[in-house]
Amino acid sequence: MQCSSDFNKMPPKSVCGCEITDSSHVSVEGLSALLCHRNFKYKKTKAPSATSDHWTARIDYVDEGISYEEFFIKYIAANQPCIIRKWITKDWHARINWQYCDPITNEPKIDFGLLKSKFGHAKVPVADCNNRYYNSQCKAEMMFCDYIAYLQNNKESPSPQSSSERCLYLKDWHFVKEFPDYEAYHVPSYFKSDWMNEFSNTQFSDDYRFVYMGPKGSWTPFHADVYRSFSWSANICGRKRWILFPPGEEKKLTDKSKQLPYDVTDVISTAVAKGITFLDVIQEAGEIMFVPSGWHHQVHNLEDTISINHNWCNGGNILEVLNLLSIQAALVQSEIIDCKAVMTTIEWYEQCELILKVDSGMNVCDFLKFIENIADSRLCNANLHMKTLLQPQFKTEMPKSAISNVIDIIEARIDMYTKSADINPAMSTDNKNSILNNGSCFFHVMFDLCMILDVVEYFAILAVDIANDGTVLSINRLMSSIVKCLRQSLQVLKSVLVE
Ligand SMILES: O=C(O)CCC(=O)C(=O)O
Ligand SMILES: [Fe+2]
Repeated sequence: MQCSSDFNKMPPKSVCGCEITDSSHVSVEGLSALLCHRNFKYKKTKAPSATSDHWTARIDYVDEGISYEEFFIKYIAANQPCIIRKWITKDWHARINWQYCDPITNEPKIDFGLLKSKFGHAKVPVADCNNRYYNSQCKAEMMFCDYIAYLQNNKESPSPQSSSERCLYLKDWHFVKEFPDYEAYHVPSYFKSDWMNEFSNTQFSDDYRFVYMGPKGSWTPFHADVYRSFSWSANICGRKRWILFPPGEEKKLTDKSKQLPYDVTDVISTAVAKGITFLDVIQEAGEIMFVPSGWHHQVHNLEDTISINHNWCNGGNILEVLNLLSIQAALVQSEIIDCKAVMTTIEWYEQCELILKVDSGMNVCDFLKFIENIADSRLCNANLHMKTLLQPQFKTEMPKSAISNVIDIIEARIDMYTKSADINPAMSTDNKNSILNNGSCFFHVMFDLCMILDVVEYFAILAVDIANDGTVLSINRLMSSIVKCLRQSLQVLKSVLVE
């Protein structure tokens, strides 16, 4: 994960990128309209759940063979959670090598010896699950070999863990950053378009790629992920219980002072009594949980568990990221509105930006840099790919109908941004589907650019309230370079058609 309470930096690279949001109509008043547009699809049914005596919604299980496009439309664009069954991790090095089968019990066991010999010298972040710190848990650093020793001692101790003892959970370990050549796993294709890790990796040599390791009983308190990012979480070994609430449902759980519960299991019976919708599911070893944007969740390790997770975003949730940022920016501005009179406008915006960065980990300028960086990379890719369009291979492999379909979509988008009125509807699901379905890298770049155009458009509208003139100028420049690139791409695509 990385919960919203402890993020402190802006985000990193997808292959060619592809994405988006499912809304065909978004009003200016609200990016929030976009969020509302997504209907929670679950009906309440009695389902096998961690606590068998209450009613929960069902989660979708994803079997082998589902295409990128289908996954994108059903889960990423629709912002719905799912569990991908264990076929997805079957060839991962970590799944094969980090555990062994106990000859006596015939059960899988974590290979402490192997992990200690490979990574024992690393410093790792550890949280004490029995020690609350505001809405999170007390954190410290320790050597990985000492953590392994703790887990081994813990196993040998005959008494069950009591709440007065420490319960140490290794969390948010930047494993890939620390062991870049180890290749413990590979990112499933569904999650490859990852603007956040692309940007952080190139700009700050940082990332949002983590390993978690915890004993039975360790847990993560109720939270939503940093910047409204998505997360995916793969169990290498062990099992997890996940309790997930669709965006908005968590508000029904706040106390008198509008605080969310720290431990959501304290209010599960209230949630059931109030008819609040949530999911309560168990993730088995080898399975991957997809956590959508803005879903509050709490996680319990039901056995000694190792998991790998990434926080990420792309066109599928970038408007949510921007929406959250704009809410936070507006809040900061209203808090220091009194100071506006005694400062120049520029000074006041700078002050707002400083506070926003400290409070939220990212400010308006950071977001703009992030979007500019992803746009630059796609603009550059589009130029490179344009050459491949002119090669005979492309012409023979790509059906003319697909090319003309994409031409129509891009043309319509350019028209909207250049001719039309105040606000353009974001790209429709059908259009997204039809661009993505072609499987061409070039079309995926086009898709990202169309999505970024949507983001920039909304950003321009919000910027009037939350940004300074310099930011507004940069947004306009960005918009015109994207439109220019889309126009050039159109010309090339049309020339392919007429030949
Ligand atoms: O596994 C955990 O304890 C927390 C994982 C999480 O919150 C996430 O993947 O978003
Ligand atoms: Fe999380």
